[in-house]
Amino acid sequence: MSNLRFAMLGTGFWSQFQLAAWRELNGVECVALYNRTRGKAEALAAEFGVQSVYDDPEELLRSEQLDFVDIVTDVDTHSRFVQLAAEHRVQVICQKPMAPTLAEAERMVSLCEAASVPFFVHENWRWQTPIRQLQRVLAEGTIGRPFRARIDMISGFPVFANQPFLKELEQFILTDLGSHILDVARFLFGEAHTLYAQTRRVHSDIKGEDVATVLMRMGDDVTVLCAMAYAGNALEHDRFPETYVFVEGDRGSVELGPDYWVRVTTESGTHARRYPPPRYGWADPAYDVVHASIVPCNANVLAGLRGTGQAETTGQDNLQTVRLVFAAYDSAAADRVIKF
Ligand code: 89Y
Repeated sequence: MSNLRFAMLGTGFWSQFQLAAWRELNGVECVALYNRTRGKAEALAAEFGVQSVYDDPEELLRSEQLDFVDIVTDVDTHSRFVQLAAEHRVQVICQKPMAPTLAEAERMVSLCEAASVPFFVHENWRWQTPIRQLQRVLAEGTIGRPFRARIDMISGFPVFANQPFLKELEQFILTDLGSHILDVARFLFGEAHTLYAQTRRVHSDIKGEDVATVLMRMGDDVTVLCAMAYAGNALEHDRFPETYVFVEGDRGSVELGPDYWVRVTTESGTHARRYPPPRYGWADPAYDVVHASIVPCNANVLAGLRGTGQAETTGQDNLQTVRLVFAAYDSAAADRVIKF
């Protein structure tokens, strides 16, 4: 099979990891980089041996023979670049969060459908090694039918140091982290029937909310509570960016706790085993489990791009996650339960 050729649009903090993760896979090659500040794209191209650099995305799409684009720019520019790729009939991968509003996300998905251009969202959290294992335990039925779950991503890690733009977002934790956590909830338990949320801001120097609590009834009547916080406070088990999960079923329980331990408890006792992510030299140790998850996420999307498999996080699928994110804002603003 010939290599799929792609261009990466955006060369900020995340792109170096995204590019390094693509290099872990066979059959795919980055041939061009775009950034509005050309120097940034040139620096990354030199580091990764990418042939061409552009500061004009239209020129890039006109000049290069591409199989897909990987959009890693700020959320406000996503729809513009998705539209451009669709006009050139080039397949698209777009970073989460897909769009700054639900309406814009819906437009992006319809636009690609109308142009018959496959559209995928790079949503990696569900690809974390211990979360995949937890899902396997649920699917095997070891703990019986799940009836309640907690998904916690609560950390004092200074996320604003590496990603200063997060401070400027009017809608922060639910878009940035909630996109991941609510997607994990869907991955583990199915679609939401009802949702209630509360949000708050603890940091005084940021624009959006840094704490969110979302309660949902999901799938086969599972009560799911998602607690998210970047309050910058001290926490005993703070191991950013690890997500902790606890699921109760009618025959047992399963817990994903600190340091990638998955503990399954049934009548016969507790079985505990660590499921750490693979270690990559290019991953930032402070983001280990997330950076490692980029590789299987890319591999899954690559199968979708090639048509050799079904990608989990298509644009259409991710719309359901985007719907939950904005329903959570609506619920919190009105202090009411939303029914889907
Ligand atoms: O931007 C976020 C992401 O996608 O993963 C973790 C993060 O860097 C901070 O929440």
